[in-house]
Amino acid sequence: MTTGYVWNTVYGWVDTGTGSLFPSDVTAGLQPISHHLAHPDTKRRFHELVAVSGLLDRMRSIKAVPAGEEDILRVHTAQHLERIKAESLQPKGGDAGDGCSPFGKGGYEIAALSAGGAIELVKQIVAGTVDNGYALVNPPGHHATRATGMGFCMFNNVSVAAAYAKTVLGIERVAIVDWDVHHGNGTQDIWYTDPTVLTISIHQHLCFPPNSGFREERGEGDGYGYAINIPLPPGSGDAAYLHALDRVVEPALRSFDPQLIIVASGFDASILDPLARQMVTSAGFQKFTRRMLDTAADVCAGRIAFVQEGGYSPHYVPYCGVAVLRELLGEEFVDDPYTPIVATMGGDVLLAHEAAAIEEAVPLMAQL
Ligand code: 9RB
Ligand code: ZN
Repeated sequence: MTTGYVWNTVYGWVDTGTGSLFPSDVTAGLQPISHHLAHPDTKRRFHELVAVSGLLDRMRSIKAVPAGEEDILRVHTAQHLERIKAESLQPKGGDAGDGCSPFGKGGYEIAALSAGGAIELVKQIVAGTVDNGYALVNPPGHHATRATGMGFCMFNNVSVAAAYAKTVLGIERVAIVDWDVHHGNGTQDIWYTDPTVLTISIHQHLCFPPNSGFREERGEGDGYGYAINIPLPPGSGDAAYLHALDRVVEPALRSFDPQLIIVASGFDASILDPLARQMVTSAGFQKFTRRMLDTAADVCAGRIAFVQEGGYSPHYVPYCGVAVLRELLGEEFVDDPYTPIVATMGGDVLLAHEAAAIEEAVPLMAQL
């Protein structure tokens, strides 16, 4: 097995400014802070643990190439692209679209390289030069809709890669499984009327964006049934996520029969994340990866690309990420330093209300 891996130093140079979630504002009592919640150090630390753990040497490094305008325009409007490009030329940069997603001068170049990193990984997986892979890209993408960025996302990286796979590589059906704790609203929006791209989002119900990610959002027109949402209650952990994979995600993938699976891989469902209230551990993420690999082996000759989304604990994200990479490489789980604490907090028990929420999502695959 060969695992591809994408990282570029400038992914660690995303300039999130001096706010924490909102831009700092003395008049509003918003103190400046050195580390925004989405500060890129979290992802850089993940990469550094990949290097120090020796995993980097066991993977095939894939060089990110900036996505071209034609790649971005497959999923975004020209107005969105032009606005990002224009703001990126400003001395102090701009914002992806919602006022809490700042980027610095040249932010466009990093965003294009982030989307391009996802493309390169998918290209090599489809070409068979690697069996599977992980693109540790930044900025993230899953909140970006056709017309705007939001939630720290500029371009929808997984969608740019899926569109590339369809248009350039001739892949007919792509499934995007989003386990970031927030709703993958942008990805859903982009493919909402398209039955050739199945979007599945497992998220903490109503965590972000507001009013988004309901089970009732199922796609429209020809795309009806090809958007699946599995909103989970706060406090869901490894057991609830595994149950959701068992009951909904894996059967849906088997019915849909994609030729490529892309996992929008956020680590903000982790038990130590500051931006959500779920209880997933690194061991959980490794198990989810096993499930996805097994499903991919059955339905699409193992073609599966993991693309980084959120994850805001600089402490714990590196261990969650390394756990996923270990599974891609077929290695055993290795306890991380946090295991003695996080494994005792109860996220490995499926609670009745979690199972009930998941059961409500089971009928959603009937359409496939
Ligand atoms: C703002 C609000 C947020 C909250 C969470 C995220 C996480 C994104 C992520 C991003 C922005 C609300 C600025 C609500 O990790 N995605 O994967 N901002 N929240 N209202 N306002 C004004
Ligand atoms: Zn997230």
